[in-house]
Amino acid sequence: MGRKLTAYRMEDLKRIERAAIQRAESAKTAQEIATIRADVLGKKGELGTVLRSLGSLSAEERPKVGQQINTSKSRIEAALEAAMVRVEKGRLEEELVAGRFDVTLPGRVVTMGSPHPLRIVERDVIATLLPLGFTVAQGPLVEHDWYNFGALNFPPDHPARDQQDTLFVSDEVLLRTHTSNVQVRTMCKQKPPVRVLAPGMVFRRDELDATHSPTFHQIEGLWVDGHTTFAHLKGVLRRFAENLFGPETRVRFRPSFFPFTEPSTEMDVSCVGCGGTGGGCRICKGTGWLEILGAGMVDPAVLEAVGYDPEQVQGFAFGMGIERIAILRWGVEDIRLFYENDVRFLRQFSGNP
Ligand code: 2NL
Repeated sequence: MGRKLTAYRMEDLKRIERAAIQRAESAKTAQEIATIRADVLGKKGELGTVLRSLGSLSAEERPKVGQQINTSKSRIEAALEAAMVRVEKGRLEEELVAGRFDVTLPGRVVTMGSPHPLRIVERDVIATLLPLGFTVAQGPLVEHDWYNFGALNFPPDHPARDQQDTLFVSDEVLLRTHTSNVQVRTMCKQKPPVRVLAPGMVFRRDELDATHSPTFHQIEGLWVDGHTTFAHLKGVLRRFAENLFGPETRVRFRPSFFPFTEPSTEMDVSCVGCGGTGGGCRICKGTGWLEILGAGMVDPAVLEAVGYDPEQVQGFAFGMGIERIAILRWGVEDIRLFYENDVRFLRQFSGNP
């Protein structure tokens, strides 16, 4: 009788094992496999039922059935593990076929940007002057008349103050016509010595055409100290021209006029196109020289306006148009190209000489 019961149990186990392995082999998802595991190996699973029935067997028969339980358990576990590997592999393949990881597709092109040509010139001008001790400052584009004209010795009837030439927001507020407002603000805040560069956008009441624009860019410099002379102005600006246009560059200074400087001058550099020989050169129109910037000794009236004592400090200042330098450097024929953001134009400037 005991032997017979053992034989039944052994048969049960084989049946459970076969059924479980068959289910594992036909399982299609990880979820299905988990269900089989719970049904067969779980706490209240099929093998557990046999295990709990061991008590009804004789002491000699018990180990035999116990061993078979363990054997079946490991076989079922191996079958479930194999099923898991198969299902996971199939899932990956499906994902690949679905195209999520199509390694044969061409890569995405990452196009390299480049700085705007006006930024390149601004950066280069600043870079040649930083070693001389200048710092860079910024200020408002919409400005009070006093910072743009009043402090800079513009007489009340100066043509630049006319509605025809300047864009006014109200009686006393305007769009700045130069970046000098930044230096005026710097001097009002700070005691001498002052060495400051003011790059930025400026505005004039002009129609847009190939050579004019109502917004353009400027960079101005100001140097104020205890005994600053016209010789310092010439030395700094000559060094600046050599750094920016190359060591062979020659400079010349011609007399000029600005309300805010006295004396005033314009600096020319030997032509970047013909090297100064002139004759038939389109860039300098045969003169051998290019006008690059305006400059001068800061008018004592300007120093007084910002609270400096002209008996104690003097200074020089200079200003140049960024567009003009970019046009000369690359031979750009229409100023509008700088503002249209056509990548076919912009792509041509790498920022390297
Ligand atoms: C030009 C000429 C110039 C200045 C700008 C300046 C600023 C202060 C005081 C005195 Cl706060 N001067 N700036 C001086 C001379 C010339 O610019 O042709 N710009 C495009």
